[in-house]
Amino acid sequence: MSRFKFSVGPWNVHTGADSYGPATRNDIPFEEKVKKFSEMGFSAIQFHDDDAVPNLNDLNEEEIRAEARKLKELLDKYHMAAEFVAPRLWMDPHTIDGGFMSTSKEDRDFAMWRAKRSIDIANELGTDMLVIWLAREGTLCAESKSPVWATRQLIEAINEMLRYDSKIRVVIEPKPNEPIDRSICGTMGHVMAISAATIDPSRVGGNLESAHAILAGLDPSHEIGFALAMNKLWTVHLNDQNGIKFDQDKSFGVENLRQAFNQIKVLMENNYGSNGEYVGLDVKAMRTTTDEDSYKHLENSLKIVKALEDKAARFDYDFQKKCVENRDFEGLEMYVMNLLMGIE
Ligand code: XLS
Ligand code: MG
Repeated sequence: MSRFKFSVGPWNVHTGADSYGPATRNDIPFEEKVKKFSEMGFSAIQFHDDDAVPNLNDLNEEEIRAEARKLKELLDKYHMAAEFVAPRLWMDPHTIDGGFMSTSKEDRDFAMWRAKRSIDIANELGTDMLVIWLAREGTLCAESKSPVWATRQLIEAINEMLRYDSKIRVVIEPKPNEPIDRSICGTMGHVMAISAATIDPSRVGGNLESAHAILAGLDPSHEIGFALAMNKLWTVHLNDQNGIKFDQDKSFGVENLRQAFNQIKVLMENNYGSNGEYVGLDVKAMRTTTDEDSYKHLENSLKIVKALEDKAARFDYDFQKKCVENRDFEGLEMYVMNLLMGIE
């Protein structure tokens, strides 16, 4: 049992294709994924706009809403909620140079059209959360655009989303690089600053993904803590990452168990979830994984979260207090290692 509600995206069960090679597993139909997610104990699905409404570029606004309503019926059938909708602004030929801060006005307009359609879809699916993962928002060539202009473009784009819908909450998922070279909004600190600069900071928050924090050279539990201190941690994407290299989206906790423990601990200490927040997993299966094991990385991540919840629930705060009073941080550190290793 867990104290958390979990969410997952359909892209987390995938064929294994990467930049260097083709698929290694068969595609699984969307409805089958939803059914399996529900059996596994997930209570919500995360969506990109085109996960929810495939080929939406070819549809008009009313057709997009109608497709979203059909999806809502399917979700209801499996008692699944939609956690958020995120415009996919990195695949389309219009977003080669980014979305909201593209150097082309036509492409910026396209990005805003997709953001507004994502808000429409979110409304039909019964969620007030729009996640923006700023995949290509930054520079490929440092001199191609001014970082001042680009930052202001992002703020103005978010303002337009806030004006378009008076209820929508915009949740920024920061990442320092990849696929872009230099990102404009790389960490939770950037998210907070952008939020404060918008017309309604109360509706702009953050989504911390563990791997993205690690790519920025930061400890995800501190990024989580920072956003919690500002009351702006509105969702999380738990996963893991082996150092500063390409984005790996490994199963939660498999690279750095202590860091994973501290993410769960800080979430629990601050009652994360009490306002309806989900623990989202954004994990990918290895390329070698077989069809039969297509969901194993998700099962493993859920098991690790739950096991770490048990560890965090047993954390001896009296002992910690004594160690802190005596400045016995060596003792405290060994206590944590023993707790994680099961040596008591
Ligand atoms: C990046 C994800 C991405 C976002 C949502 O981390 O894979 O899809 O979480 O857009
Ligand atoms: Mg993510």
